[in-house]
Amino acid sequence: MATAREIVTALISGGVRDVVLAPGSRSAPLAYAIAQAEAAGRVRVLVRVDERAAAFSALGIALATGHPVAIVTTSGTAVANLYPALAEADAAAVPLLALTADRPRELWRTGANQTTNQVAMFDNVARACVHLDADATDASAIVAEALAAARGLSSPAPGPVQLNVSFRPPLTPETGDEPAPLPEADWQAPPAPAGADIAEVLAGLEAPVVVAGDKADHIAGLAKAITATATPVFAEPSSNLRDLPSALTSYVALLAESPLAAEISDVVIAGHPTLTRPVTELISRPDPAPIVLAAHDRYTDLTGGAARVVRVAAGEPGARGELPQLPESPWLTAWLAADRAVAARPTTPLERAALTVWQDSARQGLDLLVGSSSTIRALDRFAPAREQHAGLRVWANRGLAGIDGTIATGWGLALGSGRPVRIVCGDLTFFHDASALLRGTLEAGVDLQVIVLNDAGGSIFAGLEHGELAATSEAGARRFARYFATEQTGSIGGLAAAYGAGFTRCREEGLAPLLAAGVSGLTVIEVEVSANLQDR
Ligand SMILES: Cc1ncc(C[n+]2csc(CCOP(=O)(O)OP(=O)(O)O)c2C)c(N)n1
Repeated sequence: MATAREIVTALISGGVRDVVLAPGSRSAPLAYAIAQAEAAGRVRVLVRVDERAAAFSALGIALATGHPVAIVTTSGTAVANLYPALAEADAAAVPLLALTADRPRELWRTGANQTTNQVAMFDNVARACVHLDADATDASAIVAEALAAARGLSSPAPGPVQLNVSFRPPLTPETGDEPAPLPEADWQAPPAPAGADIAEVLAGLEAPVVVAGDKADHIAGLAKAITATATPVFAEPSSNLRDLPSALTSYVALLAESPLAAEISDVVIAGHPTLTRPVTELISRPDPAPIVLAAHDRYTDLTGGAARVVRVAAGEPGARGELPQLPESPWLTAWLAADRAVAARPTTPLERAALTVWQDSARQGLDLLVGSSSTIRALDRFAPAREQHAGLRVWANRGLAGIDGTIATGWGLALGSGRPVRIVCGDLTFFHDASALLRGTLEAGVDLQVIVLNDAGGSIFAGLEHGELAATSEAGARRFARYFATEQTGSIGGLAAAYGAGFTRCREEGLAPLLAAGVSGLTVIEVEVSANLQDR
């Protein structure tokens, strides 16, 4: 118990305010210490049965708050279930601290119950994996070091850290055990290192474009610098820069069709662009070799051939302040004219429904978590740029672009931000994480709405070369349906009901009024976006 108390005390003095805990016996000392801290109002706790969902919820909380979130698990397979979220946290530079309980060292490799090699389990994705023995006396120092690594203060970038802790019985507090006094002092972030002046970098370039990928808004001063220099910006939806006056809606089409594309002198990468092949091609060119704006060492340089990696400061997402006046710029004027001339309109029901979700979320100023696959790509093509919307924040797990953990991440975003969250995703993405709708009867509810664009399987593959191959023969079509599209038998409404979520089903044209009602409680809206969807 003493080690567990010391760990929790060190978490609090190290600035951890949120803990996600999955139940277990070996981790009980941590649970008791955390319960005490929660009762004292020092941490907020979410209890989740499924460790995979627990870890994705922790990821969502960390995204929303910007602070490291601790995840507590028991030993064995429980630990392995953290892997997907920790891998995403690695790629997306999100601070997490996995506290994984273990049996004492002498029971390792003996066949002892629920005992596996946990110590090196996250070596490939964690900033650090540290083990604490049952009788460790240096827990405080180790927690402080772990948090520094998770924040990217002593490691190349923010990310996940594992602290594996052995516990020996008794695993419960003993009579007469005094609860440890909890620290009063609030954690103070060390002053952020100053980065380069981005406006100066952009102003020195002849005819640049900024490619703003996921989380580009985590770079301090980027929105102001882009605007002050009237730099055209190709802003993916989760860059949260699409509303800038120099953002372009149809940049992917323009890259292919407009003569302006050949005049680009410099490509400046911010955040993590992943959505389209033309942009991937653009940022992989040797000439002009890209310039990368990097707030930490998890930056995008696909060929390793960047002309320059410019160190910039990390900022609070969304805290951009007043934007400067957009100066006159023939380069930008030409791009804006070309963009208006394209005026791309969505053509498929999925694209139209995705756009309806975007427009309503923008109007209501919601937090919108966009699932991987076709939905985010539809928004990338059609969500109108340069439209001001107060409060819209777009999130996406683009670190590894998984279709897993989406609902659990949204749950964490809602808890962490204290704001209603809307998720929009495909049917497979929903089925993959439907069990994350589960809530402990003693857990606080969240305002979370999941909009499932149901097109009967993974439509993304139809737009890739697999779709072309499928169209060549009946056997090809069957193979495509079975191995790629993989339509599922499950009922979205049935699952929603089973988990106690409100449910509505509509077609494309019925969506807007449902959205206008806002996000309240846990709800699922199934939108039928496939013409050949059978009634279920
Ligand atoms: C964890 C994980 N498994 C598999 C994939 C590969 N994958 C990418 S998109 C996709 C299909 C998604 O289908 P759906 O959620 O229905 O969205 P749609 O393609 O219809 O937009 C799959 C399986 C992935 N990205 N992540």
